[in-house]
Amino acid sequence: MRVYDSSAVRNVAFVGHGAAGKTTLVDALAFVSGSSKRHGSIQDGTTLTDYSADEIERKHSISLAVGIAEWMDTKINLLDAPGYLDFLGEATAALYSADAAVIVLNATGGVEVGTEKVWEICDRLHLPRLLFVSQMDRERAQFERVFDDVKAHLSPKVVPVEIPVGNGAEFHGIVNLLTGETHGYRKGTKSGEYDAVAQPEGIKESYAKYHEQLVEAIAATDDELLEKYLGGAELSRAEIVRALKKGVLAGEIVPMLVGSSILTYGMRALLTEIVDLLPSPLEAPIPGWAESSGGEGAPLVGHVFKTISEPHVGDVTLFRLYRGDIRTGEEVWNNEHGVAEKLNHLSVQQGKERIEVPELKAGDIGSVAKLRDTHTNDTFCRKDHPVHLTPIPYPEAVATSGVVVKTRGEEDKLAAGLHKLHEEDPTFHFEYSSELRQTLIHGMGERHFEIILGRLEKKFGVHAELVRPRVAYRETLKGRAEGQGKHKKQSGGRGQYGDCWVRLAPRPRGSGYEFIDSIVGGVIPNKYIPAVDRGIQEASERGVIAGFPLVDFQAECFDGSYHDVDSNEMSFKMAGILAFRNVAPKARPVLLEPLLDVTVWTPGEFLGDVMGDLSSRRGQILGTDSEGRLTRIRAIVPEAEMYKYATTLHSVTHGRGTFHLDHHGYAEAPPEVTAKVAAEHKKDEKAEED
Ligand SMILES: Nc1nc2c(ncn2[C@@H]2O[C@H](COP(=O)(O)OP(=O)(O)OP(=O)(O)O)[C@@H](O)[C@H]2O)c(=O)[nH]1
Ligand SMILES: [Mg+2]
Repeated sequence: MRVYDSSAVRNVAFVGHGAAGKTTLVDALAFVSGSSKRHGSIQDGTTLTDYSADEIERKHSISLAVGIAEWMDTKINLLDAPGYLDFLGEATAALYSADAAVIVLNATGGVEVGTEKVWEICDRLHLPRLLFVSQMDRERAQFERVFDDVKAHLSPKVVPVEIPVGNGAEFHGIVNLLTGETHGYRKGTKSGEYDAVAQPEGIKESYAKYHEQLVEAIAATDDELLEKYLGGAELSRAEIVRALKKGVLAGEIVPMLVGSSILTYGMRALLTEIVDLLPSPLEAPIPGWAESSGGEGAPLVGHVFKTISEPHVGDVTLFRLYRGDIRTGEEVWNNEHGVAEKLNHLSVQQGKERIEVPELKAGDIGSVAKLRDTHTNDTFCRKDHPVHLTPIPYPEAVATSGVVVKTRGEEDKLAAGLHKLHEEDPTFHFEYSSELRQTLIHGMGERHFEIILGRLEKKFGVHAELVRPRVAYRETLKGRAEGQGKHKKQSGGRGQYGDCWVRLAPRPRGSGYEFIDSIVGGVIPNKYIPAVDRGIQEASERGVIAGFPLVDFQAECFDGSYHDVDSNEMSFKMAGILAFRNVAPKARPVLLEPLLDVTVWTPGEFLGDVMGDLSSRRGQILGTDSEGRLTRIRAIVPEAEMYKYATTLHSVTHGRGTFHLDHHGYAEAPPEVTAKVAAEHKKDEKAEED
């Protein structure tokens, strides 16, 4: 592949709701441009960018992947992002690494929650964008309805620059509103060939309406043009395109195009508009997040936005250059890890295929395999001009699950595999909780976890399954009690003797443990008293109701006895343990359950259902208020009740709701919860004994 100058590169993220048709579109664009040899399909598992076994099997995208379409002496880097919100991190990475976006809409649907999410990110990044209404050949496809939906729910700045001739099965042509030309398609042509035909009679009226709309929108972005237009003069095509591009770059206009990727209708026009209307890296300012973090003036700034671990190859690093050119075999400095990395076999990605290139110019996107110490979100620079870019703010993990291996002995492999998967996917985290004796994973939802388990098995040979995460309950005391702990053993030789009297009492929540030494007259020698304290603390770690740490209490040692020969520290520690076990059950122990501060954002129409669901989870609603178009609900809910909340909220709000969790603290659990947790603990203990 030839080397493209910065001005001849377009970095475009294809984003939108799940199943909108992004992957099929990217495949068709690469094919119609001639850069990819095959016109693939989702059904056959042959698309350019859904090439992993998981994607082929599930028939939807999971990972961000890059393809290329060379068109009009320009190289278009096509970043195909998955639409499902479980993989929003991938779409985020695509948008942060592109200079523009094509938002894909399904002609039978319209604006959906995934569309709104990526639109918000585009807004945040001030990304110029095009809208593409795909799947126009499908039954029930309706261009006008999609456009109305877009105006009402996405943005009034969207203006069609093309309209279809016919909807659904009738769809067979596209009218360009800038040129007035109509492209008529013949069924069965392979790569978007068309004939220039006369504008069909039936379309004239809507053409006039949309044409006027478009020209007015364009004229409004430029005073001179507006004057000319209002003065009744015709605007030339060159003038219109120039002004339109300006409007697109400024975010004033979002052109809407239309087509069918399966039939390849409209692909050539879209390629042309991408080249004509979207910015090259030179025209796109270095994004604020990249520039403000020290990149200014540096000779080289690159950012790693994706790591793919490929069978037989190892890690493949995808990166975007912001400043500076690089040549194959050259060394760059990875500032985050403080290592020099040699870029051997510098390449560009055409789907899974890596095509070697001698050089990449500033602004381009490339890939390189087998780097030693480079991970997603790292920066490439020169050693004498170190740069650290702000990492891409991936969406926060909202779901938690426990995970266990199916085969004993695979625990170490599990941890190693999870670590590797985290490096590949920054929206995925894991930890081992020694208190709960459980590995916990955090991610975007169940679909995400399913993929993680699949990868664990395929790549690391670890067979694991999801389990309910254990809850870190606590215990405490509500009453006072006192009693003895006496440890005495006489078995030949030297014996063991420790004896203490202890009073236990509650302390305020969160104030911890306190030991009071009230021994007088040396009934327990000073040197053994710390051992009593340690024994009590050790015993309290395992509670008295359900094996959870007993917290916030006071232990006062006020009496005891000792033996000149047989007493030692061990014996007094045992006495402390026995005293705790004897007294704590009499001091009204209770179970404490962890609570979460829950914040939910939902469209008002689902408010009742969301609150109802929170109440059914023993939640206490603190209040609601409005935040933009959404209603915010604040509640306190026991952690044990929040398992799989992501899935429930998704279905209750049709995917529109989001939420955030914070630790709130502990509160006494109701008796039925206590009984259940205690019973589970008994069962566990019995299982461990067996
Ligand atoms: N009839 C018709 N079907 C299409 C067209 N484009 C895509 N499809 C079908 O729509 C489904 C979804 O297409 P994809 O390309 O996987 O959509 P996507 O937006 O990449 O989906 P995710 O990656 O999962 O978000 C597949 O079954 C495609 O075959 C089209 O132009 N016409
Ligand atoms: Mg896809």
